[in-house]
Amino acid sequence: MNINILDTNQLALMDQLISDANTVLVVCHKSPDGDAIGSSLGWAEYMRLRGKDVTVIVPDQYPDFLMWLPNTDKIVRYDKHREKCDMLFKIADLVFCLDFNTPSRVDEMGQALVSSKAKKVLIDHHLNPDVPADLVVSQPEASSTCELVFRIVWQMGAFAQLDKAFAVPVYCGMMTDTGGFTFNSTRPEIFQIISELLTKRIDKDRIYRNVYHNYSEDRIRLMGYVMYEKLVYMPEYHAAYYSLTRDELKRFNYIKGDTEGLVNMPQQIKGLKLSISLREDTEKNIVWVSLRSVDDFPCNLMAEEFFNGGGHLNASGGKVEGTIDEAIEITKKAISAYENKLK
Ligand SMILES: [Mn+2]
Repeated sequence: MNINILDTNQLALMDQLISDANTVLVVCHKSPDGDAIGSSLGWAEYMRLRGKDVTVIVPDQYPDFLMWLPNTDKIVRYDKHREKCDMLFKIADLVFCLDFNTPSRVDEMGQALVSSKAKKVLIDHHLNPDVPADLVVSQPEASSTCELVFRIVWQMGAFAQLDKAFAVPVYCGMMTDTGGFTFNSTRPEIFQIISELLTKRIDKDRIYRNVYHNYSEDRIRLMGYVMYEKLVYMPEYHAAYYSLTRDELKRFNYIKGDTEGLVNMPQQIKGLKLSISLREDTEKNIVWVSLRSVDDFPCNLMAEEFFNGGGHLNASGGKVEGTIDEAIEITKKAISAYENKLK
């Protein structure tokens, strides 16, 4: 299987940077998702194999539905252990930045990251990488950072020596970043990679259940409420949106992660091209916006133009600094501005 992604120079530099380092950090973006956590844990396993003293640092809390992953107990949260993390950034020889393209994606940790004298390597699949690094592996066409982690490890000849503790998080991140292999996952290499991961005797069906069949009663009722009461369907535009206020979230005992993936549900309406979620922040006067599309509808452009955000072609995010009613008005404007591409 030829899934190599590093050119000869990159391969040599990667190996050199790793060989020269002793203390290694692996960091990912704030509000980490399955790909961020999965790629970090997988890469940390590779670093352990290389005999490194490795620590995974995340900016803040990661979702409950990822807690079962192996070695999550060793993850250090920057927001909870700032001093320890700042010290680690000072003494580290090498920092791997996974699944983000700019220091602003790591929140308060950005300062410690940028000022760290350690060598830095970026491994990411978002557009326009802008992290100062000694080696940048940026592949926006990749399904996930986990896919990149696999391909690098494979190319470096280390896969045979790794076990489940590598294969489980890597599979998990590939799965979550493709919605269970339902989007952005048509390239044959993806399934070649999966077939290799399965040789490590991972239980992919259980991984699926651990992630997707993990709802509280409150969450499943919130989903029902949103789809029944709150969804605004605009058939002439092949678009739908919904809004959730702070009070509504409270009614369903909202905890972080409860609305995760909800924006994908309206996509099941036949012919729908665009789905938008508007969620009021539980404290600040901000409305968080998520956009999902199919085919070539560019929700990243819509997110940039109307919602102070950006992202991937089919999955983007942003925010409105204002009330939920203002956010709804902007959403209506955005949909009609893109009428040509939607109708
Ligand atoms: Mn990702």
